[in-house]
Amino acid sequence: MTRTALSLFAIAAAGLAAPATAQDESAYCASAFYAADLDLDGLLNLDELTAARDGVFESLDANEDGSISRDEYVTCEQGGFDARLARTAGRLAEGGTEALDAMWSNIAGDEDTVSREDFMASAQAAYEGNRDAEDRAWSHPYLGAADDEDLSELSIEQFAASSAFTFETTDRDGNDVMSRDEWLARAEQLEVTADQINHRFDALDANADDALDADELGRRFIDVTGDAAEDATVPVFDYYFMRNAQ
Ligand SMILES: [Ca+2]
Ligand SMILES: [Ca+2]
Ligand SMILES: [Ca+2]
Repeated sequence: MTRTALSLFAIAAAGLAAPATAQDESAYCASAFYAADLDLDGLLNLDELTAARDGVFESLDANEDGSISRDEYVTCEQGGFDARLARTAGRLAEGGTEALDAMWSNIAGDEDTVSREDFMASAQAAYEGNRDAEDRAWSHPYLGAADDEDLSELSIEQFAASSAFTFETTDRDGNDVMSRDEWLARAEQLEVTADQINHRFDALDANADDALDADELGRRFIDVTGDAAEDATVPVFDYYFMRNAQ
């Protein structure tokens, strides 16, 4: 029995509903997503962010020596991205360029570019406007890479993470501005390269020793809250907006 099956069984045995974002650190390398918002209140507090960092650290540290090597990082992240991109590619193939073209109008209106900030703001508005809708179809522009099979069950965190993922994988030149051309090229250029993942590793490896410790990995999870007090919370949309900003 896998850890996921075990934990779901334990939840069922306890008579509790399984959360929409069940925790399983081994799943991180298979999905490039780790649910931090444990109480599903749309906010991330320091405890939740610390728990997420520790869970992701555990999944990245394949040989369990307490340090994340470059090889461990690239292997895990590439696996997660590839699986997620494969699902997205299938959905893009269903819709084709015509569908992408129509989505662009929803995202940016008549503009030829949209900033990361505006993209995430419009994603949040879309989520809040549709959270009670029965059918949130995959063709919604922000949900290109949704993890969940039942999109109507997406948590705000899954929606925010999917929106950020959509932006990351479309903003090919990484200038924090998505162009219409980049958007229309999604179906052909959907990939996360080893170079991009190595670049992330380098950005996290503050002391440049080619390994990540918990503090260095924590920059993705905890430092994004800034110097806020320990009881501070960050809205999930703000978190996913800030985490990978240049
Ligand atoms: Ca929370
Ligand atoms: Ca290791
Ligand atoms: Ca280091």
